[in-house]
Amino acid sequence: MSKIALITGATSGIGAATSHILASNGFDLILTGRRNKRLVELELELATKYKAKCLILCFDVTKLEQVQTALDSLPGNWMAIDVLVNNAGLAVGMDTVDSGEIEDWERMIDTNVKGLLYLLRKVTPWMKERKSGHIINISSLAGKDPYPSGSVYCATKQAVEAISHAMRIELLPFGVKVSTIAPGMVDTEFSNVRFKGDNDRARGVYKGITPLLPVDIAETILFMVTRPAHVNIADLLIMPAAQGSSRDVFRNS
Ligand code: NDP
Ligand code: 8X3
Repeated sequence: MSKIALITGATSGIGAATSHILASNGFDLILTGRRNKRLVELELELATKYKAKCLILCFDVTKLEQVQTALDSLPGNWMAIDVLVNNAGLAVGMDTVDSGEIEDWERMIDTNVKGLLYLLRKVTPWMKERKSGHIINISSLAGKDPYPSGSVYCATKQAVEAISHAMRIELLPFGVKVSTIAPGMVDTEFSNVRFKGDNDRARGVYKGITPLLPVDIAETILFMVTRPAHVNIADLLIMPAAQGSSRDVFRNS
């Protein structure tokens, strides 16, 4: 029987690449995000390429009611989620605390912390009930190594680390694994979103280095979720070879 994975933020970057790799490895997928057109295109592509069985749920993770309604609409057999990839997230703006936009902070906190929690609140009881499941929360190097002008984004990812650590212990008696993966720089739409559509500035982030690609993270997630039952890769940090810390990046131009 195929395993079921729910991926938040499947419309782009790490989430889209993870959808491909899990589909090509026989998982049935619940694909989620706000951009329905992309979800429909992805579903078609995964069905054509890998004969994958997919179900689309289009919702905004920051809206509790949307999260609850979407997940409650799942047919019974799709509620048996084996893997939750809690990936939807974003950085908005890069400012010192004294000059930051409050609205940017709220978007990051609402998406990266509250949205992640809304998914966990809904899916974890199903996993507990079945005494089986694996939660992969996407953290960041930023959550381990905060940097100036990134305080709120870094704080949201530290929150992801703390929530994951606590949940790993809470869920020990239920056989549910909780893992974090903390990537450094990955070339996705992340910087375009952070710099609010200033694509030149976004491209500059990856100038002179070979950043990680979404597939690098997706392959790592596949490895994590296919370990034997007694193995949990609890906390994984992955960076481009050219990156040594949030701020130490060796550029060749
Ligand atoms: P992308 O911008 O390419 O993808 C972000 C995904 O999140 C999109 O699919 C988007 O879908 C979804 N998303 C954002 N806001 C919401 C929302 N309110 N409701 C539902 N879905 C939402 O970036 P990445 O792939 O890079 O980001 C994925 C995760 O990886 C994030 O948590 C990010 O913080 C983390 N990360 C990224 C790194 C990087 O360098 N790129 C490094 C470390 C961590 P849609 O717009 O359709 O809703
Ligand atoms: C994204 C990586 O270093 O741009 O989480 O914050 S960084």
